[in-house]
Amino acid sequence: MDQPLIITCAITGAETSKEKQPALPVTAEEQGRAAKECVEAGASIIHLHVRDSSGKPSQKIEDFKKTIAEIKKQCGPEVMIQISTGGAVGESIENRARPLTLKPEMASLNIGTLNFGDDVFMNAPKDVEAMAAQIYANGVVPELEVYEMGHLESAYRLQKKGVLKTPFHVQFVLGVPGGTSGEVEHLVHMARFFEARKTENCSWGVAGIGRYQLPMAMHAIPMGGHVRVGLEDNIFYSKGVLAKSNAQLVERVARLSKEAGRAIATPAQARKMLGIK
Ligand code: KMH
Ligand code: ZN
Repeated sequence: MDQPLIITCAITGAETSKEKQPALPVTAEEQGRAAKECVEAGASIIHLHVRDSSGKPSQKIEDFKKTIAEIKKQCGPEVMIQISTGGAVGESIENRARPLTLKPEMASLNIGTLNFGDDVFMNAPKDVEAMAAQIYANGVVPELEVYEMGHLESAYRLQKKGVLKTPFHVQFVLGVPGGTSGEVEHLVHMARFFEARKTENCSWGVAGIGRYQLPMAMHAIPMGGHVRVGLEDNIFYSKGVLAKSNAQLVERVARLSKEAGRAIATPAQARKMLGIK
């Protein structure tokens, strides 16, 4: 509670479609506008997936370059951009790593395989190690995507092996069918396990998927964790009611946090907490 809350917004993702959520930002211009609204509402990090000109998920450097330029144009240079190296299920590891050469401040690092709805999201040990090496080679701070306890335990094994270096940010992604759900007991266990390791300069946050988005945010605020929301993870504002925008989801978390007496981090404060130079 002493530290301001870092709000990340996952504005687009690879799995959500405009058919399911008409407010989903897909073009670079739409993503720039959505990011601006989110930053104004209190987000300091934009977790970024991009699409190609046909609207399909893309890991091409040019598509990331175009969207990042648009986000910076509309939000100003302060906003932190965290590119996805997860991509869409089935994308090759080589393609997933491509945008790292743009040297973003942060990138996601998926450290384990899991069933992902009806698909399998493959993150084989050798690929995780190769991705981590490319992340560090480009001077990027990783956010470890942790979908279940085994992934968190793998993170410490990888740290011991020297594959992972501090600082890193751990994101508990809870509620993917095939991973750990967003029951409060799971979050408490994972956060306590993380905190017991006292890993220097490391922090945790939670992204609740679907109906878990709001309860996970509500619990992370007093627990001292950080929060990710956004249409990538959840298209609804409340049961059966679509969110009007990404910003609407950010606004609610910012409001709850302030009500609880926890300030919202500016991008500069977020950088300091995450050890980003
Ligand atoms: N699209 C999911 C399969 C990430 O951004 O690193 C993986 C994902 C995680 O979205
Ligand atoms: Zn993602």
